[in-house]
Amino acid sequence: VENDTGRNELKSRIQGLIDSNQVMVFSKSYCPYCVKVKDLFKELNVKCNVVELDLIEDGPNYQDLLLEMTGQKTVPNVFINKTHIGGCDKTMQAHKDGVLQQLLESGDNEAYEYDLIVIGGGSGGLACSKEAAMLGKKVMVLDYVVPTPKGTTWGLGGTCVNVGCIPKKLMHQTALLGTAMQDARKFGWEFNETVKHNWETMTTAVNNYIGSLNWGYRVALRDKNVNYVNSYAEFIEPHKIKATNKRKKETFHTAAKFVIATGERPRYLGIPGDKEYCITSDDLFSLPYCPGKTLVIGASYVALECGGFLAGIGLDVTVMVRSILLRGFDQDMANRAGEHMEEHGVKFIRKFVPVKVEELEAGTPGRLKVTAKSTETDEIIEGEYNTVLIAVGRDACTDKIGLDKAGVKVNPKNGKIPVNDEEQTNVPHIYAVGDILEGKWELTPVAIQAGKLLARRLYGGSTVKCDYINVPTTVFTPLEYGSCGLSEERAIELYGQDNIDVYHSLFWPLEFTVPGRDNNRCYSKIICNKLDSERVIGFHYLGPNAGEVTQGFGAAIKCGVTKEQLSTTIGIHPTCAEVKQCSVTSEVFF
Ligand code: FAD
Ligand code: NA7
Repeated sequence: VENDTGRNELKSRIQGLIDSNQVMVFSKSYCPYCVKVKDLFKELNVKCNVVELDLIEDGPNYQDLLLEMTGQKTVPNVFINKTHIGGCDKTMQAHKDGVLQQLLESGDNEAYEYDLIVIGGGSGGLACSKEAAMLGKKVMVLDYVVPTPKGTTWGLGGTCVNVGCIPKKLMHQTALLGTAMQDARKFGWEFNETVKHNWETMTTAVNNYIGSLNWGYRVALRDKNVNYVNSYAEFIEPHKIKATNKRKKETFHTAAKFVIATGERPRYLGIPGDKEYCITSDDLFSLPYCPGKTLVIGASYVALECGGFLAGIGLDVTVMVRSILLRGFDQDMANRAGEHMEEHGVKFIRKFVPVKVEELEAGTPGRLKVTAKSTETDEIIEGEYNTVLIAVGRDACTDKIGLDKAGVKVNPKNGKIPVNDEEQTNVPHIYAVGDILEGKWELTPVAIQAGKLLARRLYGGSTVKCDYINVPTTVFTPLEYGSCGLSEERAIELYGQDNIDVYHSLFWPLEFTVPGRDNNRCYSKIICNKLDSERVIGFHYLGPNAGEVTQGFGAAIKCGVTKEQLSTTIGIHPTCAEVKQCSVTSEVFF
C-alpha cells in the first residue's frame, strides 16, 4: 500500500469486514481450498461473506495486511464472529471438533435483527438498500412521507420520483410542446382549433406515471428481499430505532449498521399566512386545480423551473427575487436564462421579500393578497395572485430523527450531516448519503451513486469512493442551462483572472431559424486553466436539450479534456452540441 493513510484505511476496512460479518472468508475465486470452505458453510446453511482477492484491484494489498494481522498469507483466510480460524484445514478441523458450531453460536446473543437499516426510501436509500441486499445482507428500509401543511402526500421513491425531477421534467416537457406547436405552424402544420392547456389532464397523466414508478420500487425491493416498511424512523439508541406507522403503531428494530438518507423538504418563510395559504413544489405537481395567476417566491432552480413551465402553459407568472438568480451557479449564465424567461412573459420583481400573505377569497384557486417590502428601501408593494408558490430552498430532515440519541453530529447552522469521504458520520456504524450531506451535490444521480458504492464498500470488499468532483447538472428553465465544473466566478477565485481563459459563443439552433425565434439567445462557454494545458475546468451551455448535451461534456471533463482536444473534435452537424466556443470573452467578435 502506497502510504500510511491508505494502509490504515484499508486495514480498518478489513477489520470492519471481520467485525460486521458472522462468517468472513478472504478467498480467491479459482482456489479449490476456498471452494471447499465456501461449500462447507453452504452445507451448514450459514451465510458467509466472501471477498475474492483475485477479483478486486486491491487484492495483493489485502493479502499483505492479512499477513500482518493474522500471520497467514494464504487463502482461504476464515473468521467466525471476529475470531480468526485460519485456512481450509483448520476450518475443517474446527468443524470436526465442534468448535466451529460453538463459535457460530457465540455471536448470536449480540446479533442484531438486521445487518443494515436504511432510513429513507428515496434515491440514495433505495440504491443503497438494494445493493446491500444483493450482497447477501439482511436489510430493512423505512420510508414515510410527512404530509405537507396542505395535506399532500405521495408514495415510495422519495423526492425525485414524486415531487422532484420526474414531475418537473414532464411539466417542462408540457411547456416545450406548447412552443413546439407554435413553431409547427411555421413549418406548415395547419390546425384551426384554439389551443389551450388542461391542467387536470396533465397532472392525472403525470401522477399515473408516478404511481407506476412507486409500484415498481415496491416490487424491486420485494424481489431483492429488502424489508420495506412504510413507517417514520427515529433513533432511540445508537443501534436501535423506533418505527411509527400511519396508525401510530410503534415497532422497534436493531441493526449492526445504519444509513441515513432522509433527504430535504421545502422551507417556508415564517411570515403570516405562508403555511396557511401558500404552496410549495411538494404540492404543485399534484395540485388538483390549475394554479392560475401565480407568484413564485425565490430564485432557486426550483423557483425558476416551476415558474418557467407555469408560464409555458400560458399562466400569468411573477417571480419575486430577493437578490440574485440561481445562487451558486455561473451568474452570467443564470442572468441569460432569466432574461430569456423575461422575454417570454415571466415578470420579475427584484430586490423584494414578502412580509405577509392574506386570503381575499377561498377557492380552487382562491385569491391571495401578498405584501412585500424592498430589501433596499422602505418601499412596500402589494399584489393579488391566485397561487403563491414558495421556493426558497430546502431544509435537511435531520432534526426529528433522534440523532442526539445515536450521537450523530449535525451542523447546527443548516442541519446537514458532515461525513468523511466514505459517507461515514462521526459515529462509525452510522453512514449518510444524499441531500442531507454537508457540502455535497443535491442531485439524484449523486445520491444513487453514493448509496450504491457505500453498500459495495461495506459488504463487497470494494474500495471505490463516490467522486463528487465535476458532476454535470442541468437547470430545466424554458431555455435550459447545463453545466459541469466551475462557474466563472469560482474559477477566478481559485486560479486568478490571469490564469484562466474563457472561450464562448452565441448561437442560433437550426430548429429555431424557420420559426424565427430566440435569435442569438443560446450561448455556451468553456473556462480553461492556462497553467494546465488549457484544461477545461468549466463547461456551460444555454440552449435546447442541455441535459443531453452536457452529459457528454461531463464525460470529457472527467477524462481531463483540453481546449485543443475539444477544438479538434469533429462536430455532428447540424446540432447545438457541435458549437465551438472560439472567441475569448475579452475580444467580442460575433
Ligand atoms: P429523497 O429522495 O428526498 O428521499 C428521502 C426519503 O426519506 C423521502 O421519501 C422522505 O419522505 C423519507 N424520510 C424522511 N425522513 C424519514 C424518516 N424519519 N423515516 C422514514 N422516512 C423518512 N435532482 C436531479 O438530479 N435532477 C433534477 O432534475 C432534479 N429536480 C428536482 C426538482 C425539484 C422540484 C426538487 C425538489 C428536487 C429536484 N432534484 C433533482 C433533487 C433530487 O430530487 C434529490 O437530490 C434527491 O431526491 C435526493 O435523494 P435523497 O435520497 O437524498 O432524498
Ligand atoms: P438555494 O439554492 O439555497 O435557493 C434558495 C433561494 O431562495 C435563493 O434564491 C434565495 O435567495 C431564496 N430565498 C431564501 N430565503 C428567502 C426569503 N426569506 N425570501 C425570499 N427569498 C429567499 O436552495 P435550493 O434548496 O433550491 O437549492 C439547493 C441546491 O441546488 C444548491 O446547493 C445549489 O447548488 C443547487 P438568495 O440568493 O439567498 O437571496
